[in-house]
This record gives sequence, C-alpha cells and structure tokens, in this order.
Amino acid sequence: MNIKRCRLNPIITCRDIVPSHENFEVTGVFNPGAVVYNNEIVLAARVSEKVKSSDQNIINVPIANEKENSIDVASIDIRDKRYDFTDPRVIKRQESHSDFEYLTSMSHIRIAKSSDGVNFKIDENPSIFPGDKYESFGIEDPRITRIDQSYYITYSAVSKYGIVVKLVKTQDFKSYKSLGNIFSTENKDVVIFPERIKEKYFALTRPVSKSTGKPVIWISESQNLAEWGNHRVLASTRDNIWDSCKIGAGVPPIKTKEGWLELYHGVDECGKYSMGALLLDLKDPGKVIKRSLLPIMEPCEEYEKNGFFENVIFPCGAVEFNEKLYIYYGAGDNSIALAISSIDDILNSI
Ligand code: MAN
Repeated sequence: MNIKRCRLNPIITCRDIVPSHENFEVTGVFNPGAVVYNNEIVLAARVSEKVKSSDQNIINVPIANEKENSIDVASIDIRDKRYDFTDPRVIKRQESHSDFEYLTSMSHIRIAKSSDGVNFKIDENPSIFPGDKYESFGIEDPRITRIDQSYYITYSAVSKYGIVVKLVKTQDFKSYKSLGNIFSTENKDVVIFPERIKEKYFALTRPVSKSTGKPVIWISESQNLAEWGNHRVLASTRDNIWDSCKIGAGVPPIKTKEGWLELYHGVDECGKYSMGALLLDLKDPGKVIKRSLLPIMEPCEEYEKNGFFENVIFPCGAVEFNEKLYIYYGAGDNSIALAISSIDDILNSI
C-alpha cells in the first residue's frame, strides 16, 4: 500500500498552540477536520486544555459555565479513592454506572491554514468554544464537509447529559452559525456526504448502545441537514482482527469513480486505533461494496504510539491536493500528523 507519512510529522504539536486562557495549559492538538478553501488547506483542529495546577496531585478540570459565560474549575485529588484515573482521558467514579464523571481536559476548535498542506499558520484564538449546556465538558473531533458554497462542521459535544452531535455552518471560517444538536446522546463520529444523493443528504453516524452490541457505523438520511431518519447499520466490527471492538467514521466520504471512499477508524482488543477503508455504492451509499481486510495505517511511529493516549491514529479529514490525497489525523490524542497517498492507491488496496 502506497501511503507515506510526512517526514515533518507531527506537523502540529502543543508547542504551536497559544492557550485560550492564561491559566490554561494545552494538553493536545489533534483529530482535525480538513477542507480546501480559497486555495488553502483549512484545518479545524481539536485543542484540549486543562487548568494549570501547582500541586501535582490535583487535576483542575475546566468546565464551561453557560449561564455565567465563564469557566468553572473542578479540582480533583488523584489520591481520592472515590475516583479511578486509569484512563488518562477521563475521571471515573468507582462503582458508578456512568462511563465517566469528568473529562481530564476541555476541548475547543481552532482553525489553522496552509498553502502547502504541511506548514500551518494557527489562529491564536478559538473559533468555536464550548457554549451551551451540552458542551460544558468540551467539544471534540470536528469534521468539515463542503456542500455548494457552505462549509458544515460536525462535532461531538460532551456534558453531564452525555455526548451529542452538533452541526455548525460557516461560509468564511470567520463567523459560525449553530444549527443545533443533530443527533442526541450517545452519538459521535458523524460525517456528512458532500452532495445530495437522489435529493437526500446522507451522514455516517456512530450511536452507542448501552444494552447489547458494540459501537459500529450507521447511516442516516435527511431532507434538510437538521432532521435525520432512516437510521440503519452500515458496517459492523469484525471478530479477531484490527477493528474487532469498535469502529467509527473518520473523514467525510470522498466521491471516486468506483464509489464513496470512507476512511474510518477501528479499535482492536488492546485499544489500538488504526485506519481502514470502506467503499460505498455511489447511488446507494447504504451498500458496502468493499472493505479493507488489513488496516491502511496502524500506529507505529513514536508520536502515534506514545501520546497522551497510546496507539492512536484517528483520521478526521482528507483533501485532494496536488493530485494526491492528504490525510490529516490525530496521533496519540496529542498532535496532528499527515499521510499522503492517492485515491487510486487506496482503491487498489481495498
Ligand atoms: C475516542 C474519542 C476520540 C479519541 C479516541 C482515542 O474515540 O474521544 O476523540 O481520539 O477516543 O482516545
């Protein structure tokens, strides 16, 4: 499989990010949506931050306060036996039925632009910052889809109500209009197709069932991008291989001569996140034509294996640029990396 990591990887790291607040420390910049806009590549990156702490036993979790338009801080002592800190991403309450009580950081969305796809100029301020009560723990993993002259950004919003999916529209990456919660809890990894198919919009989604089964990729339809229906399973996990535990859409589907190409993430029994591909029917995207048996990329570089969270390749955006496919992915929940391939090479490998 002909796919090359950029030799300057990781191309964006925490050191490149100005914190959004003087008391904050950046813990990651990762999982970026990507699109070409005005001949430049625009990334919508997830930036995670925590409140600085002078005591190494205390984690200060920022929580957006919608009413006051301010940030509250939950100070948690890592010696507190009521909590479980084994997953660096979350703080769990022992014996609780919930997956977690707090996230260890709060994320927002930051724009970065580049004319060569490798060297990025990163905004000093957030573009989309947690605002309403569904976003108080942060907003994560943006994906961008261009439809006609507008850019639609989907992202996961995390709060005490769970994880929902939001949709935001922009024409210029300067002002943003929220179109509300498009999928209720728990859903994430939503990518919208770049054009209507038989007059309907389509999206890949990732609902999570609490009762049975594993998190897998679904497909939904809409007349107006706001209300979605005809939800059905598109692709499931496969036992004993790299995508056996969960799968989720990665980049918004790319139109090719053979079908819609979807680069997705799959998680194995050890919690390793790798990237694979699905090929969907052009006229009926609910039909899978092909699926990669082996991952197209799996974590093997230092920055993918040893980040904030180990062994993660998490693609959220890919653009056709200079006759190649530039795939932007989060590495180790810590930095942004670039892999370059071509649509033909990926199609041939599936
Ligand atoms: C979840 C999400 C992602 C993250 C991966 C790996 O799927 O929270 O944002 O990159 O886990 O930690």
